[in-house]
Formats: sequence, C-alpha cells, structure tokens
Amino acid sequence: MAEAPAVSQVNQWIDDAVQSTPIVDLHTHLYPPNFGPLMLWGIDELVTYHYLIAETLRIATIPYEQYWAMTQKQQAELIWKTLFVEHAPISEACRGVLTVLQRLGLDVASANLNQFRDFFHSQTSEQYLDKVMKLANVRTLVMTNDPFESVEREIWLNNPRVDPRFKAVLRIDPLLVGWPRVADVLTDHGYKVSTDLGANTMKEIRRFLSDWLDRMKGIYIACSLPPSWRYPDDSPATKVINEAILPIARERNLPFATMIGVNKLVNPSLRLAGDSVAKADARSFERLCAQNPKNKFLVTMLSRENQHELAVASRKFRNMLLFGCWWFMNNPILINEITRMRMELLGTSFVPQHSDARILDQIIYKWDHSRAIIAQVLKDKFQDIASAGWAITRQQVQTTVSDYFAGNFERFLQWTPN
Ligand code: FIX
Ligand code: ZN
Repeated sequence: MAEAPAVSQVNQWIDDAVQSTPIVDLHTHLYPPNFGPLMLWGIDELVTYHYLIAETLRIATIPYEQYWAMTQKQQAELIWKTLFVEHAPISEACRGVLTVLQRLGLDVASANLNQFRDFFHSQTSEQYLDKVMKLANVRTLVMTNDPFESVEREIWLNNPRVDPRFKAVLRIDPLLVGWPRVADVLTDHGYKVSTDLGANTMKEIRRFLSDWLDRMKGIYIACSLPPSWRYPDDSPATKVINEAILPIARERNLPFATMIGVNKLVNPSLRLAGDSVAKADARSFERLCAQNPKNKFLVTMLSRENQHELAVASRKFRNMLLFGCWWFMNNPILINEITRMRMELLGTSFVPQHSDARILDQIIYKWDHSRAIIAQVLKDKFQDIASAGWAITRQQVQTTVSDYFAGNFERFLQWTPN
C-alpha cells in the first residue's frame, strides 16, 4: 500500500503551491503606465480608496462637500489621522494598507505618512508596476475598460500600446441599465440608434460592441447589474442581451460576465463609495445560462445571501464559471465561508478570487490575504480526503492551485460551449 505523506508534508506542498503559482487576476480596475491618469498607485491613492473614504466619513463627520473640496493630499491626511492614528486600523481595508507597506519593507510601526510618501516619490510607475506584480506574484491583470468613460475612450481612440501583462475587457453597463440616456451617447459616438430598440438599433449596438472589442482586443464583455435585474423580461436590458451582446459573444467565443447585486449610489454624497448591496435573483441568472447554452458566462454576486444558490447553479450549468469574493464579500470571514462552501460543492471547478483592485498596490494585500485563506481551506479539504485513505501527491496539489489561480479561467476562455 502506498505510504501516505504526512499532514505536515501535504501542508508544505499547499503553502509552496499557493505562494509560488502566478495568478491571472480576472477582474481589476488597473491600467498600465501609458494610460496616464487612469493608472492609480502610491500611498495617497491607497489611503483615499473609496472603501476608506466611507469608513472615515462615518467618524470624521465633516460635511461631505467639505471632504470633496480638499486636495487628495489633504483627504489622505484626514483618512490617515482618523482611521490609522486616532483609531485602530482594524478594518480589512485599513489592514490592507498596512500589509502593502510591510511587504514593501517600510517601517509600518512609524505610522509616518510623509516617510511613506518619500518612498513612493522615489519610484517610477514603470518600475513600481514590475515590483508590485512580482511581490503579488500576479502574471496577468484583467482590466475593466469603459468606452462610455470619456478619458478612457480618448486613450483607446489613440490606439495605445497595451503592456501584454494587461488584458482588456469591454464594460457596457449603460447599454443595459442606461436607456434612454445612452442612446444620445451612442449617437454622439456615430452609431445610429434610437430608443425604440428596433432592428436597426440592435444592428448598430452590435457594431458598437464589435468596434470596441476589436479596438481593445477584449477577452470578455462585462456588466454589473442591480438586485432588481430579471431575465428574461420586457426591459431594454433583455433585448440588448438577447439581440446584441449574446450574438456577438457567441460569434467571437467570448464570455459575458455578469456581476449582480449592486445598488448604485444609495448615498450619492459618497460618490464611488456610495454603492450598496442587496440580494439579487439567481433564478434569472440560471435562466440566462439555460436559455443560451451556446454562450458562456462569468458570474459573481455581491450579496452573501446569493452565494449558496449561485454555487448550486454552477453545478447545473457548465457554461457558467463562478468567480471571486466580490467587493463587500472580500473580507476574511466571508472569503473563508464561501471558499469552503464552493470547494465542497464544486471541487476544483471555480475561480476562488479576483482582486477588484483599483490601485495597483492593492494586489499585494488582496492576494496575500486571500492566498492565506485559500491555503488554509485547501489544507482542511486535503486532510479530509487523506483521512479517508486518499494518497495525496504534490502534483495533485499543484494542479488544484494552478486551476484556481489561472487554469480554470484560461481554459474557459478557450472552450466553445457545445
Ligand atoms: O462594478 C464593479 O466593477 C465594482 O467592482 C466597482 O464598481 C466597485 O467600486 C469596486 O471597485 C469594488 O471593489
Ligand atoms: Zn470591479
């Protein structure tokens, strides 16, 4: 009978694989240095991340407009004083800043914001990108590229060189939830559309999608959807999905990614920090998969209450790939709960995490924190099968981690639904 490896040996294999396997980060808001103002990095960006703005303005109860009138330097100093000096930085978003500083080798205990600033001022964006991707052990950053955002649109219209470590994604929320306003924008951009959503308009929306997928070399089409989203129904969203997005996605064998459950701007005064969450309708997503078997779908949902039914739905539809612990789910307690549930329901066939990083430095902490949790869950799951007599091999551990961190997503991109 084969000698079973010791628990400590298996755990070492897991730690080695989790730390050494490069990641394909399949949803971020990051950009390469030549995208200018869109590439965010450094301590002042880290500290003024919208998660920390929301946490600060609960405590520093200055008028919202007073905060927005500050310079970013002043905003960072207010946030630092409020969340890191006057109070313990124990939230996940605060802890993340500390992890980044620590992994960069800075004197975290000094709590000296200006000293940290000196380090970042000594970096160039190009060298810092290399440093951060190496520290985070991330090999590919999948972007979120919005042709309705004027600064980004201008950059793309000038045919920018895209660092091969970055992959583009066509993000099209206004096409689904922005009617009738989006018709004027499309018209201004040279697409002959009307709010009647007739055949000619659908043809023009397909042309819009094709133009931008070609321009960006987009690897999937993405949107976020509110808790109220239903499919199918008699809304413009269903018509655009059925007559424009899905035909183009099938034609190009691209996934359509739906990120479901965000309540936009429940507090507009917080701007990007003003979004919230509510339970969405997973049945609508199941119908999207069931009624379009020749399409493939990436999916993540924002509400904790949707996670179990979504994992069960994933067992039913191989044309969907479940990914990540999105946004308000991206906290250790929920990453742990959901990753365990997904491993128990889906085994190796899902993508446990994405970073959703908006500031480059964040991939260091978002992946450090998630790697530690994923490793612990794997140790428990492998120990469970070892206890049942299974002979675990190093290769099996490595294959599992490689699938989670890159392989499942990359194979899904290649696969044609049959
Ligand atoms: O819709 C999205 O891509 C969300 O991830 C963002 O809008 C959100 O602000 C975010 O960055 C969450 O982590
Ligand atoms: Zn995002």
